[in-house]
Amino acid sequence: MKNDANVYAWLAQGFPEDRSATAIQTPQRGYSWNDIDELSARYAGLLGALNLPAGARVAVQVEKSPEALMLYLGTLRAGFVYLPLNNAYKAAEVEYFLADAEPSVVVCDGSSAGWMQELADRLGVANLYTLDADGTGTLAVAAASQPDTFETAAVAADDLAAILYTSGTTGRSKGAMLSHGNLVASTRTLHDFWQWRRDDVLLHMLPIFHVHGLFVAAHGALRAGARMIWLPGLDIDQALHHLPQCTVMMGVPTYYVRLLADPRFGRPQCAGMRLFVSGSAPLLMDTFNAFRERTGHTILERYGMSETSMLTSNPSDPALGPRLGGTVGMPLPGVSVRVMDGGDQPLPVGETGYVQVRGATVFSGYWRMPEKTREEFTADGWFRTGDMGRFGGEGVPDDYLTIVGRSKDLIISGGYNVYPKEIELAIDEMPGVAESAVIGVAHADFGEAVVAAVVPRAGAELNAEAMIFELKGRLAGFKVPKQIRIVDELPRNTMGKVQKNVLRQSWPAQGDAR
Ligand code: MCA
Ligand code: AMP
Repeated sequence: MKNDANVYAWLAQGFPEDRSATAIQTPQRGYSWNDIDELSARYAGLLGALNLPAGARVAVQVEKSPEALMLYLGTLRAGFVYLPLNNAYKAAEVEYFLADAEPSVVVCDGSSAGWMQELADRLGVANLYTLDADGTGTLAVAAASQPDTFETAAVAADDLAAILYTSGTTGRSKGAMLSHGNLVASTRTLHDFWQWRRDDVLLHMLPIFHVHGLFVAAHGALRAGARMIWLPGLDIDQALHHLPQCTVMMGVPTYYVRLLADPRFGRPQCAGMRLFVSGSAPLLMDTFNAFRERTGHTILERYGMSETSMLTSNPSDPALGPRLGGTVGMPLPGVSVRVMDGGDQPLPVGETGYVQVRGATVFSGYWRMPEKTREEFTADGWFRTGDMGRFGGEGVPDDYLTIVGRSKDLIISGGYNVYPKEIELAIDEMPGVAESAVIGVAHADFGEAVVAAVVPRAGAELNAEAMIFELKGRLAGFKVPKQIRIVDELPRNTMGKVQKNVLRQSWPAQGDAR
């Protein structure tokens, strides 16, 4: 076994020779390539000294910081499995992940150390550390006594590198198991297809607990040896300030909606840019067109999933074709995509069906859910994405895919996935509730927003505002309905099935563009 199968070793092959150069610039300070190497070595050393079993999970729920990125890299270097958690998750949500993944180590923000310690004690997690947004905390203290060098662990390409939880249609989240080989294959493909260069400068504003911010954005820059301007989140003032020094930006559609909502944003900030990438949710044609008109730049839209990393992309290189709004481009090299009818027949170009995929970036299965894994793969080894799409069509080249909808009952709000079932279960548990239906409706800022229709039990009085308030204490904010309607009954068809499309049609669009 060679250690260059380890994602970290492979990324480090792309670091520049001058390791004293700045790799990550935050508004407060710069971190060199040496800093990345040394700090990730200290974290790896610390994990290595804990005598963890092979394949141990390291669960991390922290604010975004360069140190958090280095903790991820340190986990890879030590050969353990990284399990990032959205920092919006509340204690009850985190409990599910810790119980399911059984991590050996949990790292959390200092502000959640109290309830996290209680969870860790109850679930038998032996090691708990804190890491705050400024890089301090008990993790920093423990890692300080470790050496600043570490021999990156040798792994096989199919060894597990990370588990990413994605919500499930039944309301239970599933852990997608991604191997070192999956992550290397994906980063390598995007490196070439998007023409990453060492002199690129990436404006990094995405969270790093998801594929987009971690494996697409940060991996891309690290492998290219390119500098990142690193912001803790989407901040339009900061973005306008830093964009003139940048060449690449990545975001979910809300990032582009918010940039366009600011009248100061335009050509001057974009003069040095070569690539704006959008993904994780559909980019509206209005946004695509308005962006081109305002900046002269054409956003590159791509499509992927936590289970598969990136699958298709519009080209960066104009020689390969145009960037077509409304489409997610062509299958990436090494990825096969087919559009199927409801059975096992592929559909011709122009017809809409179920999108299935195969390739080196596709995960091996869901953590401890062999049944679910079997259901999601076809007998001939293709992964069912749950998305509906078509190749070609009017004015679109035959090899370009358009995502036209989803066969899964999923809402994507500001780039975060919400499965209605999970929210319905939470609402149905509340006193006085007979039943509920959760749907996604158009939202000017988030693309889609979560809303709910709730039927009270006979004689019960429900207060929508009070319900929203209570849900905010139990669920991550992005999952909480922006609006709850108390209704006498849910619309049903003759079979008794709730007609969510009827509810959707009756619901006005929400929100304002910011
Ligand atoms: C925050 N809030 C939201 C969302 N985010 N509500 C609905 N949808 C959201 N996405 C709520 C909070 O609960 C809070 O509610 C209020 O908005 C303000 O919170 P704040 O954190 O200040 O919001 P923000 O900073 O403006 O965040 C919005 C955001 C953020 C910047 C769009 O959600 C974001 O960074 N999204 C990116 C998600 C992402 O990286 N997805 C990639 C997944 P209240 O005030 O009521 O308490 S990877 C993936 O999907 C695949 C692989 C792929 O293809 O990439
Ligand atoms: P996740 O499981 O959080 O990684 O979300 C993956 C889902 O996001 C996909 O199955 C799609 O439904 C959706 N998605 C990602 N990129 C796009 C895109 N460019 N256009 C439309 N949907 C997208």
